[in-house]
Amino acid sequence: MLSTIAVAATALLPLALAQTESNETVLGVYMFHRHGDRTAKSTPPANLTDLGYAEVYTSGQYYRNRYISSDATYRINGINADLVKQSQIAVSAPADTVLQNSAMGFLQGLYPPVGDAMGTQTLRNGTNVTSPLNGYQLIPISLVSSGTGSEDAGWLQSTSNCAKATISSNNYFNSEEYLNYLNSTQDFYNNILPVINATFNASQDSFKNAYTIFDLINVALIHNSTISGADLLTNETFFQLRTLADAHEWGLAYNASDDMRAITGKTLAGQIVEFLNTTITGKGKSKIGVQFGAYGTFASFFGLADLPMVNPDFTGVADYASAMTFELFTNTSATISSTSYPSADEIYVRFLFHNGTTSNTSEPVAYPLFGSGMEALSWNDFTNGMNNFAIGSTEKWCTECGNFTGTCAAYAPASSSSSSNDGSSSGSGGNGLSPAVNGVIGAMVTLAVILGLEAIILLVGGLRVVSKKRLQSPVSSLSENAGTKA
Ligand SMILES: *[C@@H]1O[C@H](CO)[C@@H](O)[C@H](O)[C@H]1NC(C)=O
Ligand SMILES: *[C@@H]1O[C@H](CO)[C@@H](O)[C@H](O)[C@H]1NC(C)=O
Ligand SMILES: *[C@@H]1O[C@H](CO)[C@@H](O)[C@H](O)[C@H]1NC(C)=O
Ligand SMILES: *[C@@H]1O[C@H](CO)[C@@H](O)[C@H](O)[C@H]1NC(C)=O
Ligand SMILES: *[C@@H]1O[C@H](CO)[C@@H](O)[C@H](O)[C@H]1NC(C)=O
Ligand SMILES: *[C@@H]1O[C@H](CO)[C@@H](O)[C@H](O)[C@H]1NC(C)=O
Ligand SMILES: *[C@@H]1O[C@H](CO)[C@@H](O)[C@H](O)[C@H]1NC(C)=O
Ligand SMILES: *[C@@H]1O[C@H](CO)[C@@H](O)[C@H](O)[C@H]1NC(C)=O
Ligand SMILES: *[C@@H]1O[C@H](CO)[C@@H](O)[C@H](O)[C@H]1NC(C)=O
Ligand SMILES: *[C@@H]1O[C@H](CO)[C@@H](O)[C@H](O)[C@H]1NC(C)=O
Ligand SMILES: *[C@@H]1O[C@H](CO)[C@@H](O)[C@H](O)[C@H]1NC(C)=O
Ligand SMILES: CC(=O)N[C@H]1CO[C@H](CO)[C@@H](O)[C@@H]1O
Repeated sequence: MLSTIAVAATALLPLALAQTESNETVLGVYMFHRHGDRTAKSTPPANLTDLGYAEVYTSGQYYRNRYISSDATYRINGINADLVKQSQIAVSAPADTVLQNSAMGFLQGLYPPVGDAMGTQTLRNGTNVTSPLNGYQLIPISLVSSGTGSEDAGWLQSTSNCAKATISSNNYFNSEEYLNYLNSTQDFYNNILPVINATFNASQDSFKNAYTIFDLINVALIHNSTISGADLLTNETFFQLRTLADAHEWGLAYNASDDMRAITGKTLAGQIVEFLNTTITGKGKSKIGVQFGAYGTFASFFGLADLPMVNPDFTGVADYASAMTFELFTNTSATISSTSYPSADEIYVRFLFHNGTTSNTSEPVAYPLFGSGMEALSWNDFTNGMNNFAIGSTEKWCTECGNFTGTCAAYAPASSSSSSNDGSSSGSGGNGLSPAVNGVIGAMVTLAVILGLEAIILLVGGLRVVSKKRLQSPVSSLSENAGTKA
C-alpha cells in the first residue's frame, strides 16, 4: 500500500525539486522530540539529568535560531520573536517526568527570558511589575493521553493502551527472528552479567531484555565512574549491545505486514496532519506544534513513512534529544498576511530529522517521505501519504485498536458488547501477554500499579485516556478563556 503511494507521489511531483530555500517562506512547523539524557529505566523513577536538560535546552536554542528569532534562517511567517504569543504555539507531552521536564527545558531555549524591559507591565496605579527570573516566560504543556510513564516502562507498547497494537508487539516475541536472536546471543549476554548483576539476575540476562540492558549500561558509561566489570565493556561489546537493542526495539515498534504495531506512529501522523491543516485553515494563527515522546514513536513513524529504505540507520533507536520536524512552506519570499495567504496547492512540506541534540554545528537533514525520492512534497501528496496510515479520530483509534470499552464504548459494534471486548483474547497467556513479555514486565509490577492509579486519576480528573488526544482541544483546558456562561 505504501509503495503504491510512493509511485503515485513520484509521478505527481515533478516540480517539487525546483523549490529553492531562498525563495521560501515557512508557514508552520510540527516537531516531535525525544527527551534528553536521563537515568536508567531499570532504576525507576527515571529522571532527566543536568546533561539531558542542557541537551534539550541547546536544541531549543537551535530551533529558536532556525524558526523564531527576528533573524532566524527559516523564520516562521509572522511568529512572535521574543514575547511568546500563546495562540501561536502548542506544546504537548505524555504524563511522564522525563518527557515533561524535557519539554520545559526545550521551551527555555525556544523562548528564553525576555529581560526586565520587555518583561515588565505597568499597572493602572502606575506601578511597574517585572516577571520573576528576568522575564521568564510561561508556556503550557498539554498532556497527550498515550505514553504515560514511558520513560519508566521497559516495554513501550504497554503505554500505548491499544489492544491490537499490544497483541501485535507481543507477537514479535514468538517470531523466528526474535527466537534466533534469543538463542544466538545468549553466550554474549552471559559474558556481560558481571556488569549488570546489581540489577539483572541470570535468568533476566538475555536478548529478552536487550533494550533495558543496553539502557542500563549506556547510562552507566555516561555517569558511573565505578562500573563493576568495566573491562568487559569494550567498544565492540557496547556496539553489539546497541545493535541488539536496536533490533529488539525495531521488532516491537514496526512490522511491515502488521502495521498496527506502529500505533504510536499512526496517531502521531494524525496529530501532525491535524496541526498543520489547522495552520492552513486558520491562515497561520497557529504556527508551531511541539510534542515530546519516546523513541518507539520515532521508530514506528519511520517504518510507516518508508524511511529505512532511504537510510538503514532509521531502524536504530534515535539518540537522546533527537528531533523530527515537518516544515510547512510556500514558494515565495514575500511577506504573507491573512489576506494574501497561499492556497493549499501552493503549500509544500519538508521532513527533517536530526539524530541526537541539534545544534549550530550539527543541523537537521531533509529526507524523502513515503519512498517518494522528493525532499519537498505538495501538501496534497503529503496528506495523502500520511492519511494512508494516520489515525486522526477517536472512532478510528477505537475501531482499529479493537478497544470498545470506556471512552470507546460509543463505537462498539452492535453485536459485540460482551465478547472479545478488546481483542485481548487472542494473546497467548492468561493475561493476554506472552510469557516473554511477562518477563520484561515482571520487574515492573509495582510500577504498573502506580501507572494504573494514574490512569484512574486521569479518568476521574476528566481527561481522556484515549490515544487520539487532540492538541489544545479539550474544552476543559480552556477554562480561563471561557465566557461566563454557556
Ligand atoms: C530520581 O529522582 C528521585 C527524586 O526526585 C529519586 O528518588 C530517584 O532515586 C532518582 N532516580 C535515579 C535513578 O537517580
Ligand atoms: C498598585 O497596585 C498594586 C496591585 O493592586 C498594589 O500591590 C500596589 O501596592 C499599588 N501601588 C500603589 C503605590 O498604590
Ligand atoms: C514604569 O515604566 C514606564 C515605561 O518603562 C516608565 O515610563 C515609568 O516611569 C515607570 N514607572 C515607575 C513608577 O517606575
Ligand atoms: C484497550 O484494551 C487494552 C487491552 O485490554 C487495555 O489494556 C487498554 O487499557 C484499553 N485502552 C483503553 C483506552 O481503553
Ligand atoms: C540454539 O539452538 C540450537 C539448535 O536449535 C541448540 O542446539 C542450542 O542448544 C540452542 N542454544 C541455546 C543457547 O539455547
Ligand atoms: C556481580 O559479579 C561480580 C563478578 O562476578 C561479583 O564480584 C559481584 O559480587 C556480583 N554482584 C552481585 C550483586 O551479585
Ligand atoms: C530473577 O528476578 C526475577 C524478578 O525479580 C525473579 O522473578 C526470578 O525468580 C529471578 N530469577 C533467578 C534465577 O533468581
Ligand atoms: C555504579 O555501578 C556500580 C556497579 O556497577 C553500582 O553499584 C553503583 O550503584 C553505580 N552508581 C551509580 C551512581 O549508579
Ligand atoms: C572506543 O571509542 C572511543 C570513543 O568512540 C575512542 O575514543 C576510543 O579510542 C575507542 N577505544 C578503542 C580501544 O577502540
Ligand atoms: C483540513 O481541515 C478542513 C476543515 O476542517 C477539512 O475539511 C479538511 O478535510 C482537512 N484536510 C486534511 C488534509 O485533513
Ligand atoms: C542514531 O544514531 C545511533 C548511533 O548513535 C544509531 O545506532 C541509530 O541507528 C541512529 N538512528 C537514526 C534514526 O538515525
Ligand atoms: C520569484 C523569486 O523570488 N525569485 C528569486 C529566487 O531567489 C533568487 C536567488 O536568491 C532570486 O534571484 C530570485 O529573484
